[in-house]
Order: sequence, then structure tokens, then C-alpha cells
Amino acid sequence: SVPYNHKVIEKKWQKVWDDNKAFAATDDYSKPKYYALVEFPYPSGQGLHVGHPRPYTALDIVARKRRMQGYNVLYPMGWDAFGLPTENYAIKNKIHPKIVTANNVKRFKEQLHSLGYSFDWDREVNTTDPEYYKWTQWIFLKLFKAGLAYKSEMPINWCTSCKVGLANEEVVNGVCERCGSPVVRKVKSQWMLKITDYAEKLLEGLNDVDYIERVKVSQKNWIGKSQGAEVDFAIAGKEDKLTVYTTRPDTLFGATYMVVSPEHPALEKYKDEIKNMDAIREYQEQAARKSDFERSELAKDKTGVQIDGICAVNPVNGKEIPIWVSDYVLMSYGTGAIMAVPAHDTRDWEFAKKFNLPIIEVVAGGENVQEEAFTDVATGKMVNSGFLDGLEVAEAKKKIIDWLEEKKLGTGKTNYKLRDWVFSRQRYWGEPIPIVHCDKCGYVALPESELPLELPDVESYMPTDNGESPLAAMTDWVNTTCPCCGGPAKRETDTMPQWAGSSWYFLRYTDPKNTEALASPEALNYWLPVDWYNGGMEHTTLHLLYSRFWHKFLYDNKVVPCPEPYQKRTSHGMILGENGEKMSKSRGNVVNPDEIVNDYGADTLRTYEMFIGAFDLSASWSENGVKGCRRFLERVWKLQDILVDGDDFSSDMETKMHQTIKKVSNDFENLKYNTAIAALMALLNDFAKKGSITKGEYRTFLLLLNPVAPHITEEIWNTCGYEGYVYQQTWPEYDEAKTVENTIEIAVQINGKTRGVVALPVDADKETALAKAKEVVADKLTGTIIKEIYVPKKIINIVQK
Ligand code: ANZ
Ligand code: ZN
Repeated sequence: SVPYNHKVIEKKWQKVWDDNKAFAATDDYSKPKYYALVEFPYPSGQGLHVGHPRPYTALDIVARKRRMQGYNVLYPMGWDAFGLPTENYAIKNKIHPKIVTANNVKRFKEQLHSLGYSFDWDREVNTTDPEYYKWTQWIFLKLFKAGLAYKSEMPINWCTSCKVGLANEEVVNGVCERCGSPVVRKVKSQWMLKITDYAEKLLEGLNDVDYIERVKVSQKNWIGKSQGAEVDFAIAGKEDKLTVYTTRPDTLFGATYMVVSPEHPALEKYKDEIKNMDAIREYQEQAARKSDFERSELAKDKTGVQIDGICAVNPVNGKEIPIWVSDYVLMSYGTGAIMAVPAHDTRDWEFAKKFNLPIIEVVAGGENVQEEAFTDVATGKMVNSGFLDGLEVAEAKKKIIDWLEEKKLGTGKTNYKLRDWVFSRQRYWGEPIPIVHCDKCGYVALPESELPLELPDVESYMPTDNGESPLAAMTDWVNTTCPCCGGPAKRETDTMPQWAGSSWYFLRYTDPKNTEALASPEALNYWLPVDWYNGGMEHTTLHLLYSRFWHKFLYDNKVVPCPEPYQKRTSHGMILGENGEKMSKSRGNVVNPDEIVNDYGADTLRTYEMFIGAFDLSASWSENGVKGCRRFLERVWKLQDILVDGDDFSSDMETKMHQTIKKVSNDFENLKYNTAIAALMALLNDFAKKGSITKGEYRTFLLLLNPVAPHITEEIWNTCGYEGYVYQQTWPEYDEAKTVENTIEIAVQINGKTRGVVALPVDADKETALAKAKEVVADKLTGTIIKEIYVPKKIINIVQK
């Protein structure tokens, strides 16, 4: 054979696929469909990273295999192109973000193209395209009209460096997810989306989908359902009360003090009666500088101020108890006030120890509660608890809730950790929010006919220090008329977060050019739900949750036909540098995929990224590993030199062929790309050892390898003169019966001593078995044979004299 020249081959086949529109999904809705999806990238200025091809190749394998199995496959790609890095780059280099985006998209597309993915490029979407974001705005208006988008004065997470408000999900360990700068709290008027209305549905829907376990667990924890009660504590001497949320109403007799969060409104309300208001104000200022994350850290030293001037009454025993202010109680959860039960809650216990507050055991079963809180809920009986004494925790919970409800002192209550989604960004490069504010009519939706509301061109994209979007400076654009009363009104100048466009992009792929609807009902009906969606673990509580929320809302509004958008969700591990550390410019360990494609070829890169290790775990890059995969492909190429006639599998290879078809087929479905490739490598070794491969064997081998290494397999197929293209072939099938080994190795003994081993068909008769056995031990058969024993599948013994 001629040498393997990846450069020529890969360009050639990419062109053939493009010209033939080989991977276009058809609108023939009578065929069985398969929708494979990977998270569309943010087209950054750095171009493709070697992390990108890992998930893209994995689902490309699935998509190619499904096509060969006769499915109408949709495997689309697009651009999540609004966002901060582009805007920051635009500011720095004084280029319009539109142009920056177009350049980055062009580069990304070339790079993806060079990897030979079977994307249906006719369905490409771009979130910054007005024809696309028209529908993002349309969905927003639907949410607004349903009361699920509202404006609220909120203390938000404010990144001091990006000068932008962040959602809780975008703050990681107290710093900005994007730039790593400290995040402080700032009160601003924000658009919010009421994802909390869907908390229960988002939780329950997880029962109906096939997501990997760690994704389910992480979404469940983020939604954070807890069941307990709200309980009213009277303020002594007032016709007023403080309401707390507790998951342990059973411990009410052990509540020895209360704590309100520094932002709790009761502090303002009673400021004239509170004698130490100065100390409290000082404490409030300290707390404002901390993030919720810092404040709720378990390990942190507890701080607080006791309110001097008012106190509360425990409703179960009438005892007066002090009220403290402490930052470990958050205003954003429950009611912003708690009853403290130091004997059974660790944070309360630490606080009580520090400030010498009484600790009363109400659940027996632990050690000494003066030494350590006893927090177990599964064991223990109530003590020091009046009418609850002697009950188990679960019984006591029920009884006290009944008692509270009867006395009108409280009610059973379910809470969720999930917070509403902060939907405003004070930046330029995002979808304009299609709302105007009129002094008379309040917030008014733009009529649908005015969508898309396009981003106007501005002089400066710089965010302002006072936290206003650059759009606010465009008075011509801002000043408008009210669609409701025709009077003067102002446009909203905040834009949407990057998570908006990605919350529904998978719908648009089904019908990307539709001008009448986000997609036609027929297209949605046919293609949804997405059959397999792979994406990063880091998106579990952001994009994945947000898009499920929008989808459920659209389902309730009969825009989409199914309650869950994604039937199956998997997640890949990261690709790290050779040193096992994250790839980054500063570490100087970034591998450029273009260089790998140039030096070794796209097929090598694809094979390597799938062979690098278990798909769901992180893996370190290795140039030697890349070379190993290149050598494998070269050996596949050279099989051409030992090709012999024969459309069938040769008899000695039959079992192995069927086994390999089975293994590769199953492994591709189960994220075990690495072991599928290992099986193909083992099969290749067998052919090399044997020194020949039949046409039938080679064809099957090429079909199995094609989803991983599509270019080289098409080229060999073509060179060998096989009919059509590989991508048009049918996926090989295996015969289960033929996957089981039908030969067996048994020992050959002479006079009771093992002298050799012979491989025999399991059902070999005595004559055949002995003939073969004698060949194996021929040189040791020196005497006269007097007896021959054959125990099928077990042993052969020849007795000689
Ligand atoms: C009394 C009590 C006794 C509590 C006990 C726990 C154990 P989850 O399960 O996460 O929902 N809590 C309520 N609101 C809070 C707030 N805004 N900031 C900080 N803590 C708050 O937690 C609910 C428990 O966290 C509640 O139950 C309350 O403490 C505390 F042995 O009430 B508990
Ligand atoms: Zn008006």
C-alpha cells in the first residue's frame, strides 16, 4: 500500500461529506429518529481546546453508529456567543463584539470541521443572531406574562472586577466563577425568574429521566427540599411575633434563644426600643461585606450581638428567651429567623458555647450534650419536653405540628434551597430585555410584533462603575413610548444572562429557520426529547437546571410536547496537562488541537481522546499516547497488504469477530470508548500475527472503527474497491451463539503425565481428538500404544509400552 497520508485523506473525505450532505437530518418524520446533543461552545478568542473534542467525538461516535443502524439522526452544532469575555475583548481592542464573535465563530467552525464531525451544519444556530434571540425574548415575555419574571430590589452577588451581578450558581467558593475576583453584596433592582415555582416539578422530573447518578444527586441537593414547620414566637409584651422555619419542630422545648439575620426587618421595626442599636448597626455592616457562602461555612467562628430591649416567648412553655443577631442565619432562607436548639444543632451549639447560653437536652440517646450536640434523628426519645416526652423523634414531629396548627401557632412547611434566578446583567453583549417602564403603567411587555428588539450600536461597551448597563447612556434608544398608554416610557437597559440563549437552543435545532415560531409543532413533536445529551458537570446546577425549567414552563404552555427536554444525560471528565494539572496558559501546558491534527491527523486525535481513559474521569494528556494511536491507525492501514479473498470470516477468526462486534457495539452505548478501541487493537494484533485478513473481516473491522476514525476507514474502503461509502453501510450485527468459544484446550497425557495441550472443538469425536492429540505429542510417542482414553472437554491419556 501507499503510505498513510492523513493530510490528503482527511481534506478529501471532509469535502465528500460536505458535497453529499452526508450527515443532514431529514424531515422525513416516518423514520425512527435519534437526537444526539453536545453542549454548544462559547466561541472564545482562544479557539478550540483539546477538552472540546472529547465529548464531541463521543457523541459523534453514537451519531454515526445510529445512522448506520438506520436512524434519522440529528447531531447539530451552534454557538453560545453572548457573554463577558467577548465583550471584554471588544472593549480592550475597540472592536465591535459582533465582529469579535464572527471571527471567533469562523475559527471554531474551521477547527471543528477539520476534526470530521458529522454535524448537520445546515442547522447551525447562533444565540447572538437577532432571528434567534427574537425567540429568546419571546419566551421571556411569556414568562413575564405568566408572572414568572418580576423585578425586585435584591442584594445581589456583585463581582468587583467584572462589575456585574451574578447568579448564586455563578459564585463558586465566594469568588466569581469567571474571573476569580471577590464577590460582594450589593442591593440593586433586578429582573428575576421564578424558578422556585418549578422546584417540585424539577425534582420529580428526575424520576423519569436517565441521568447519570452524580448529576441527579447534584440537582437534588441544589433544589434542596426540606420538610419542617414554621413556628410563631411572640415578642414579649407586644401584639407581635417572630416566625421561624425549623426542620426540627420536635425540639421546640429545647429552644433556649432565637437568632435573626442581620437583615431581618424586625431590627428596623424595633429600632427605638432596642437599646444597643449602634452595636447592631455596626454588626450589620460587617455582615454586608461577607458572602452567603462565607456566612454559612460550618467551620467559621460564630459572631453575634444580643438584642437589648426586646425578647421572645417560647410558645410551648411560655419561657422568655433572648433574641440574638448573627450572620450565620441568612435572610434568604426560610424566614430569616431561627429558634436555636444548641443541644441538637451543631451551629447553635457552637454559638451557645461561645456566648454562654443554656443547652437543654430534649432528645435522649447521645453522649453529654454539654460536650457535643446530638444531631441524630434516627434514634432517641424525647425528654424534658412536656407532652412529647417518651416519643420517638418522628412521632414527636407529627404531634407537635398538630398541636401548633390547632393552637394557630404554626404550620407544617416544605422549603427549598433553590433561589429565584437573577436574570439581569448590567452589560452590553446580551439579549435586550423586551420591557419598557412607564410611570403610569409600570413594567409593560413589548408587543410580539416588535421582536426582535435588536441591540443598538453603542459608542462604548464599558460597564459603568455605578453598575448601569452601557445601554443606559443611549438616551435615543432608551426613551420610547409606552405600548400600553402611548405616553413617554423608558426601555429596560439591563440585558439577559448568557444562560438565556442556551436554555432553549436544542429546540431551535429541530427547525432552525422557522420565522413563525421558535420551531414548528411537527418538528418538536418528532425530534423531542433529546435522546442523549452530554455535557460538563459544571453545568449541572446552571444550564441543565435552567433549561429544564424553561422547558417545563413551555410544556405547561403547550409549546413543547414533552415535560422533560433530555432523556439521557451523561458527563465527561476533564483533559489535564501532561503533568496532571489543569491546562492553562500560565502553566504553559496547553495543547493545541490544530497542531495534533496537522502532525498526526484528526483520526489520531479522535482515537486518542477516546482511548485516553474512562470517559467519565479526568485524564492527563500524553504525547506518547497520541503516537501510540497513530501507530495503531498505520497498522490498520497496512492490513491492506495482507488482504486475501473471501467475503466470510475465516473459521479460526469467527468467534473473535462476533465477540468484537458485540463488545464494540455495547461499549459505544455505555461510555466505554476506551475499551472498545482496545478490543479493535486486540483484533488487529490477531490478524497481524496470523498474517492474513479476509475481505469480509476487513470490511467489518472498518465499519466498527469508522465512528472513531471516519477518514482513514473511508479511504481504505474506497481503495479496496468496496461498494459505496462507509457512512452508508449497515452497522455489523453479531450472532450471540457465535460469540461463545467453541474450541477448548485440553491436556494430553502420556502414561498419566501431561506432555502437551491441544485445542479441540468442544464436540470433537474420539477419532478427531486423538488424531490432533497425537500430532501435538508426536515426538514423545516412542513406544507401542496400548490404550487411548478420551474424556470430552477434560482430558486425553495415551498409554504406551
Ligand atoms: C431548630 C433546629 C433544631 C434546627 C435542630 C436544626 C436542628 P435545612 O435542613 O437545610 O432546611 N435554619 C432555618 N432557617 C435558616 C436560615 N435562614 N439561616 C440559617 N439557618 C437556618 O435546615 C433547616 C434548619 O436550619 C432549621 O431547623 C434551622 O435550624 C436552620 F436540632 O431549627 B433548625
Ligand atoms: Zn403607559
